[in-house]
Amino acid sequence: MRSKTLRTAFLSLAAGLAALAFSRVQAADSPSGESWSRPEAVEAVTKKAKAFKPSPSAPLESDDRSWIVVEAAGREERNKVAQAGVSIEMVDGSKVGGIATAQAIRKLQEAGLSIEKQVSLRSIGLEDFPKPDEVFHNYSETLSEINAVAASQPDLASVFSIGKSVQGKDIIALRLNADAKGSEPNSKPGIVFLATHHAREHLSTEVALKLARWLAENRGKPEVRGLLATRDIFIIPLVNPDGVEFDIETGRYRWQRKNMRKNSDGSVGVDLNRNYGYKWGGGGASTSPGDDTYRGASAFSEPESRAVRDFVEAHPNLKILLSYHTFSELILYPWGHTNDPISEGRALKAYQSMAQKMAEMTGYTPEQSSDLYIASGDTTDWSWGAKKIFSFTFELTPRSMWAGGFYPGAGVIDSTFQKNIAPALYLIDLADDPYRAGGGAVALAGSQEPAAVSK
Ligand code: 0X9
Ligand code: ZN
Repeated sequence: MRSKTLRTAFLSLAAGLAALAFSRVQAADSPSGESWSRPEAVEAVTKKAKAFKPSPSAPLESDDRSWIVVEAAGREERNKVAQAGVSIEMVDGSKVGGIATAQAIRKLQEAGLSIEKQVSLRSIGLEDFPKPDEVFHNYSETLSEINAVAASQPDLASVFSIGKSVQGKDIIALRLNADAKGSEPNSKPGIVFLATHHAREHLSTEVALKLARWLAENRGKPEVRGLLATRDIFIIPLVNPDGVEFDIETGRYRWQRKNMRKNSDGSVGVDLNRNYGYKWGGGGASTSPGDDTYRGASAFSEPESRAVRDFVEAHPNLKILLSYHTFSELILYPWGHTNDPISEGRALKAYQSMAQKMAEMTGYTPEQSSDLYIASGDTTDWSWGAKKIFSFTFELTPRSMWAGGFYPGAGVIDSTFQKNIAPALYLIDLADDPYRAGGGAVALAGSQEPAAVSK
């Protein structure tokens, strides 16, 4: 739909970073099977990166961030990396890859961590969106698609704004409930799907939009009809609309993660997934405004996270929350701010069963969020910790940076969505009583096992 799309940009990046290919969960993604850390491979990446000529209109000239690879064996060391303000994107054995400002790199050095690789985002020199990826939705296209879905099923669907972004854009929600429209309260068990807290994770918006359309178009199917009749379903496809527009507006990806808050030091952006108000200010969230994981001036300082908070608080019937992110193919559940498991044994059992079941459906890896790294102020710690809503973070496709990272191209949209239908239906079904998941088989409201749903 946009005149420019994602794929070439990522092909350039993927080529440049191919030798750095590794993932949060395994290193076997390298096409050659070779170790990504071989000196000659690192050299090749450096040459490739230097060979790129950023266009005169490059948007990244003042951007001091780099893709880095750090030696950090084990969770404690990873937490030190996160603590320095690095947004960790990949973990493989003793190596961590992520995006760091110059300041975060200084902190890593002060902490005695060894930086094995550093490639400036500027030098990566991303290109325009090519034609094949035009299907990705920008902000106005996301609005149009949500409105079109609602218009196609006026008795079932409604659209409303949960609040405005820092630049004043509406954060829109689609609701599927024949008995309650817009933001009015309702007593049916509720579930909310959120996407794109992080601007560069565009694939998560696509999955949310496709879920909205799929549910509307398949409302007559037996396995869907029962769920739509008995659940209150909300889909919020774009939590960070300003960041998304900034990321794509020049046709060159900016690798934007945060919102567009103007910080007091002149830097831009707060990490919305560090700004929620449960244990806000703890580990794995930066106090430096320029960092990609900047937590913000205070808990819920940002209108986007406040909008989600206010929406959740206005709908106490919500029982399940799923926040789509990319990438790494993970299914994460609280806690994220501490290595401790959640204290309620019955709930933990339910979480583990749900995560395991959804892992079987998707092929993703289930784990407690903090097993990846500690991060405080994320959406799901708040929605569980403060509201006792069963909450998951999905890190969608791809598995690794080599396979496309944040910009995997339009080719993965449909396959990613297809494998996420079953977990979505599973969670919608469980919304009446998520604890059912821990106690054996789930009694479906529809007539068919979600995993067997026809696509
Ligand atoms: O760091 C994040 O906010 C999420 N990963 S992402 O690459 N999409 O940015 C993961 C959040 C998981 N939560 C914790 N580890 N606490
Ligand atoms: Zn994310």
